[in-house]
Amino acid sequence: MSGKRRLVGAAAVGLGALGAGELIAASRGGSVLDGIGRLAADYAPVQVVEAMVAQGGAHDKELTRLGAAVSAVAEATALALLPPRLRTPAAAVLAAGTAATALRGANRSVAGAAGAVATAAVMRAGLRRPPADLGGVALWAAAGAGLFAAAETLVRREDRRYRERVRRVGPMGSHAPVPEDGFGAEPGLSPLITQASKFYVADVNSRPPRIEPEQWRLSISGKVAHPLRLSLPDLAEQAVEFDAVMVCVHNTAGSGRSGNARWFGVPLTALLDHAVPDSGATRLVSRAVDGYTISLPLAPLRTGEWPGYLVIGMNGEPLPPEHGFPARVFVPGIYGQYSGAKWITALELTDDSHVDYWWKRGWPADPLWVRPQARIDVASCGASGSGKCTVAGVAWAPPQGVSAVEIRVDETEWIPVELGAELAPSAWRRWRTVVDLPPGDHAIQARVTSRSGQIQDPVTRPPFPLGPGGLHTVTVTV
Ligand SMILES: Nc1nc2c(c(=O)[nH]1)N[C@H]1C(S)=C(S)[C@@H](COP(=O)(O)O)O[C@H]1N2
Ligand SMILES: [Mo]
Repeated sequence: MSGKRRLVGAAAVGLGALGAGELIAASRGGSVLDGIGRLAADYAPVQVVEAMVAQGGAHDKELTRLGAAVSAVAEATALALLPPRLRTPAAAVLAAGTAATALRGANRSVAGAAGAVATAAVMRAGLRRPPADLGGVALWAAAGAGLFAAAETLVRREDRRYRERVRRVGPMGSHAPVPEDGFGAEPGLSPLITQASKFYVADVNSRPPRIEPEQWRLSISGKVAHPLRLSLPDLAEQAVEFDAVMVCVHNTAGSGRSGNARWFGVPLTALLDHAVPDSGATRLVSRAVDGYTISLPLAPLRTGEWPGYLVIGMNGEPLPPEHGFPARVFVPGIYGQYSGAKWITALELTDDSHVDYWWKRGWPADPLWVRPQARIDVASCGASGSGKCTVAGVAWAPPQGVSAVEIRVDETEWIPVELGAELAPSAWRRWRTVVDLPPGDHAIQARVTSRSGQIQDPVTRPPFPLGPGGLHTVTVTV
């Protein structure tokens, strides 16, 4: 058999084996791909992760799964290249490694690990006599695709059932109408409140973990006088509503990794008062089912100087699975990756010896505060050849609030714009203006100033390690 043919045959075996493994994993809510994806998220060098986030945009999860599938097929091909006597030990190493990573995935499923072992076993068996002709290759590949599709159907069905259980938890918040900001519905302009289904999703998993509402309890433990265990109804009794923008540190100028919601949560000051921290407690760690931990300094949370919440609702409903059901920590004004874990199970009071998920990756230990940003959502010029252009967008500077937004055309002087009414200082604020421009192409930029006088950083900087800088620029043609 020619070398090239052997590799194509091995790749087809890889696909078939992965499909078999994925179906076995999916039968009990697990996934081999998610396990491999999580391995990349946890161990890839920070530069690789940053490049993936920058390239992947809103499709980073799909890209991660695709990358995982490609790597599994590559493994099968690599196995085929080994001398036959080394294939079994190599397949065993692959099985063990992938099983271990499947166990780390968000759903930490034994099924994921079983799927990984099955994948390696089918690969090993298939490579004894890899398909040599087109028909054989097509058969293996088609089997892989079919098994994948079956796995996907199972996952979707289970996901629908789970969402139904989450919905049955009932309303979380008042459902009071959101106040108007005076702008109404401007076509293309972001709404004042982002729908949960349109809200950006950022985390280290390919799929959200599933947590059963009835069984879930939040424990408050560690260096406290009164450890607590609270259910969702316990928490709902003490929760209040607040409006705030959540921003990912990867939200470079103009991108969509931010959203403004009406949250429902228990002030951390209240929870900490009940638990009574010991004098040796210096940090509050949020622990999540996906193995993610974030810690924040205790003192400013205890006094309320940093207004943190244990959040259990978003826009009147329970948190959707991808946004952290049943509970997450959120401190408005701090970037998402620092301001609290989704899917949390415990708030733990510790001393400074705790090590966080992101610190290991080279991010600073102190939480990063959101750098004020303005985004241009609309830049549209009169159709009938007129130079009147409507420019509108959103801007945020949590927790102080937005005091001004300005735009400039072709890097000339800054012009103030009209601001919508403020929902809350930590929320985003809408802005708009109309400018009259001469014919030709024009570059429009926006910047925000916070109430504490901080002007948006005009210098383009990557998110790592201190948060992104730069202005959103949009080109229009009159
Ligand atoms: N458990 C857990 N919590 C997490 C993360 C994660 O990977 N795992 N990612 C954080 C990051 S980087 C951000 S920006 C926010 C995003 O929240 P969202 O997906 O609801 O927008 O969640 C944070 N909380
Ligand atoms: Mo993030």
